[in-house]
Amino acid sequence: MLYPLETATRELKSLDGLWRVCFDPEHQGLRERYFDGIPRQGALEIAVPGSLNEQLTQREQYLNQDFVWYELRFRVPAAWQGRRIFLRFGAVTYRADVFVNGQQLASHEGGYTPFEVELTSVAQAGSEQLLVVRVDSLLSATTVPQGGLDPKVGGVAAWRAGNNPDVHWDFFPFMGIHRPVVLYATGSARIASVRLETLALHGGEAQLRARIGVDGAAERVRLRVPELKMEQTRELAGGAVELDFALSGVEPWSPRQPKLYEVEVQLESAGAVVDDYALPFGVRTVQVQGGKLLLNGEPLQLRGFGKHEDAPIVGRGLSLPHLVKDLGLLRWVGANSFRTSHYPYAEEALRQADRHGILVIDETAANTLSMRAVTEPASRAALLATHRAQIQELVERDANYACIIAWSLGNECETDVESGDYFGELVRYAKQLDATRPVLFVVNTEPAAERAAHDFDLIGVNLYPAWYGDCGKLEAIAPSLDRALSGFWERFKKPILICEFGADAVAGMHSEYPLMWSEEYQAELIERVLDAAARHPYVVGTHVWNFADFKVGQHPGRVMLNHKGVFTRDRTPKMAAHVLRRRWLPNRS
Ligand code: GCB
Repeated sequence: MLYPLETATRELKSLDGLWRVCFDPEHQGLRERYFDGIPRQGALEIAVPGSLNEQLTQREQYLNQDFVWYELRFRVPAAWQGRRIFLRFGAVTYRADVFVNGQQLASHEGGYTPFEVELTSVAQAGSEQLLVVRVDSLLSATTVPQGGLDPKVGGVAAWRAGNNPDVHWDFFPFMGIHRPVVLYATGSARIASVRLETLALHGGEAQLRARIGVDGAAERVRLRVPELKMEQTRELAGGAVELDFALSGVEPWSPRQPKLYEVEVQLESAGAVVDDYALPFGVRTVQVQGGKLLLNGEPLQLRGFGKHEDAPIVGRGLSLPHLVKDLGLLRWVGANSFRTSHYPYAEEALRQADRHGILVIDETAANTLSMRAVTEPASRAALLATHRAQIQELVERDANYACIIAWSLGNECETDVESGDYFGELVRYAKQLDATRPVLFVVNTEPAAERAAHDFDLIGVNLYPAWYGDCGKLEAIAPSLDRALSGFWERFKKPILICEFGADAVAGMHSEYPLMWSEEYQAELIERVLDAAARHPYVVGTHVWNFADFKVGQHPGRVMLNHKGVFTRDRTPKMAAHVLRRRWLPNRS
């Protein structure tokens, strides 16, 4: 789905701001017709975008995963008379039912990808409209991610038993309208999708393919890359156009030189331009070859972090100041990459990464999927369908970003139990959607027990030596890592990306020798893992867990936050950040 942009033919109006909300613990909202306007009594104000949890002050509100109704009254600009009008949500977590003027127009499942609905026939230009959205974050064995699992099934479902809110994973299940809400107007026909692919790139000569989907009646599509003097037109056939074209004199996109070309798409009808769209596009190739990950044919070594979209009060909502700060800190510390652990991030972050040359592993929200919780064929099939839909929405949203060098279809799912061809099927599906990027799952299995990695292009592994085992024994790191890394390599012969390793450190806690939870221990553990990993030539990157401390559920294993950040939750560097900066900054590319 296209990122909303203002162009010569498109206009935007932001619906971000303070909305009204009311909670619905009895699930009476439909019966009481909240879609005709939520009750005045007890309604609160909430900032959109933003998670609702930390904005409010009551415990039940903070912990809520149940129905919350959002309401906004807005006007469609009078000048939009005669135009097509769309309402687009960047992300609503986890599920949304959208009502406009009392009419249900859309439902969407999946907390981190956009969806839109056409308002042309329901919302009159110039007049006031009533927008009501029912949001919930009720998770089950067949949602992605899962939640509310019975710990008795064992495996990952038994992790963090008693965690409150009831999820078995290690971050807070923030809910709400997390990303911008936009109203936009187009002409009677519009460019609905644009997909650009770099098929080959050698010495400045590139071969590309464009696929453009059109919604409405038009005749032809014009594609231009003005900077490289490329222009082509094609007649529309069945609402779509596919065209291959060559570019000469291309400066490839890379972290050192994140060159983006403006690709312009115009839709024409009766000799006039009825819609136009422009996207910044980086031309580059990514390949896995032997034990290497190659960008434009050159081996890559990833240095960076697993992150979270997480900040005080804002929760998981889009916060542009945090985007700016985090990018600055990634550069300050000398990192070149991050993973969107454990869900797709806001497109604003990807557009920023594209502009600034930060490499991204783009992950779905399939975190810690329990295969043991879906042993019935019907529930297994339902989970697979949800997971597939989320992969499709992710690839459709993000495939044009040069910064994305691989798709991670999930993190720490049960890839070591019998699950038919669940993971292989999804890897093949992702490759069918996008043949130009490597695909992986991030695993936390023993090499001998891993059942799915034969299907991956590279293997993401999470390793916690001297933290979850061998407590306090930093000297156990090298042998433990050597065993795991050579085990994966010997068995699968695929490049390995260490996606997580680290230690909690409570900022300000020190000790004269490295003790767990101190800043000294975290810093030394990180150094030792980096040293050990560097001895394995098929390790193509190391991502520290985590960039910053982040909010988790209530559980005896955590003090409010996961403290594995090398920055605090408010982005102050711990000792480990300085250690990384000394190692990484000189190599920054
Ligand atoms: C993991 C998970 C991550 C946790 C981390 C930890 O393996 O992938 O979500 O936060 O470990 O700190 O335990």
